[in-house]
Amino acid sequence: MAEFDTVIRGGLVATASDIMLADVGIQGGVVTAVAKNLPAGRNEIDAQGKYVMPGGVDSHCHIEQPSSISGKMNADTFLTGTRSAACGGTTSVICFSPQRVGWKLADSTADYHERAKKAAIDYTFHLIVNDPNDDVMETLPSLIADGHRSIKIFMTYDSNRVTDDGVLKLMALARENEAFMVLHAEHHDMIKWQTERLLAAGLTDAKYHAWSKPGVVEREAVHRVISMSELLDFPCQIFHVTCAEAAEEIHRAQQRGVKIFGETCAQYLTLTADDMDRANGEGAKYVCSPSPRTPADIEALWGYLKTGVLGMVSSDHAPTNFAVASEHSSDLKLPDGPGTPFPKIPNGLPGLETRLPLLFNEGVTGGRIDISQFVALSSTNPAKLFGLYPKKGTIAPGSDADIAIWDPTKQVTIRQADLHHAIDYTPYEGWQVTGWPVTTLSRGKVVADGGDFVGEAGHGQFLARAPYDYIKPRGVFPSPFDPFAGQS
Ligand code: DUC
Ligand code: ZN
Ligand code: ZN
Repeated sequence: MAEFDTVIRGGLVATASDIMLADVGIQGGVVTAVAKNLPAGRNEIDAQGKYVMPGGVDSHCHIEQPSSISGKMNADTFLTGTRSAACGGTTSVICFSPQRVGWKLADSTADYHERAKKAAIDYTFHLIVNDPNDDVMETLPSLIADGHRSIKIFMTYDSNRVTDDGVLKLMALARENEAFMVLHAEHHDMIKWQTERLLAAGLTDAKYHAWSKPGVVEREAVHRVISMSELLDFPCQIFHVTCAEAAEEIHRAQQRGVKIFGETCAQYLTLTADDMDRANGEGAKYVCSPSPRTPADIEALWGYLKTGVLGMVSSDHAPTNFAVASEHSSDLKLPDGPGTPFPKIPNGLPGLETRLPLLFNEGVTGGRIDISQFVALSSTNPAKLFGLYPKKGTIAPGSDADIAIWDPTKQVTIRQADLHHAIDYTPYEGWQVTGWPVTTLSRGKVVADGGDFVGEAGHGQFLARAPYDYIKPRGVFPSPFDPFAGQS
């Protein structure tokens, strides 16, 4: 009897630390051997000339979540979102379970578990808190203990921002319960003030979104998060860093020894504020927050990724249809037609499927990073930071057989018609990329092959996350006082 369910044969196995010519043996959904000349498996996959890499871990994607601007549900479901992720070489997603207004937090979370049962790949949640009320503060410890080991905070948006006193309260609770925090860091009142001035001046088009929230707005909030994190000795991660000045704050803090982490997203490495100035209302397709910046910021972000100041590239998938509302979402990018003022344009872009091909093309094909850096930024680092490693994020005996087989020479023109999300556009229409994931396996099962989704709804499993060392506080406070002494 064959020792392996599947053998992926003859590929270049690439992890964050090594590249080796080897076969990968899979049994029961788990990698059981990485070696040359493995015996035949019941299924054989020929990977000669291809890279065999850990499937992507996308630690920032909004699926079946209400828009912070319109309050309406965004357009992908857990099935369509995870199906498109799989076709783009991603095998785990960390989505969100938002606190719903008027709901108990436990009920909001149960609702998201129910929705996510349709997922085609494995998933877990950041718990979004908008209002740290008594119910939330009482319920969070048990939700964390159940494996929801990260809390997400928005510092802006009228609908769900948390003010600094709430951030401090939640940081303290997270620290005491061995949880992590991820933050959308922009200065709410600065954006509000600037937006009012822009609208009063008649500057309402999509492109003025970028003027309403220049880099200084992000830099200030990033600095504030770092300062609060330093006071509490609480490691946390800044989401979607877009510009040199915000990344500099993170770099400076890391040089002081502060345990602060940063991600950027594929759109901030590929798009600029000029994209929001496209004609015929098309600029709205590119509106996301923070705004895309300048070519100089793109190069600066690459520098910070190469040196490890920023540790991962996520999608921040948050899709709204452009022209045609769908079965799952009545929201549109231009709800009031072509003249819709920028503050009413739902923020966010579709990107689960294109995240890795864009990162591969711009990074590896473009000569900015090597294959192991690509694996680190797209899979290993998020798996480590969010407590999923080494089950996810590597190819090694004992790891889940979550694998993407990449053809580094495959040339693809990105077309909306070929993608698997439930959205009516891609911001990358017509982009030519070299390098594409040709086969994706989730726990040993082929879920995407040759450009087709071949997985099934409900294959995905919830990834409960136990306490892990990577996010442990340092035990260093900026005064002799330890505010947590005697609390455990
Ligand atoms: N900005 C957010 O804050 N959330 C979702 C998408 C976006 O662009
Ligand atoms: Zn955000
Ligand atoms: Zn987001």
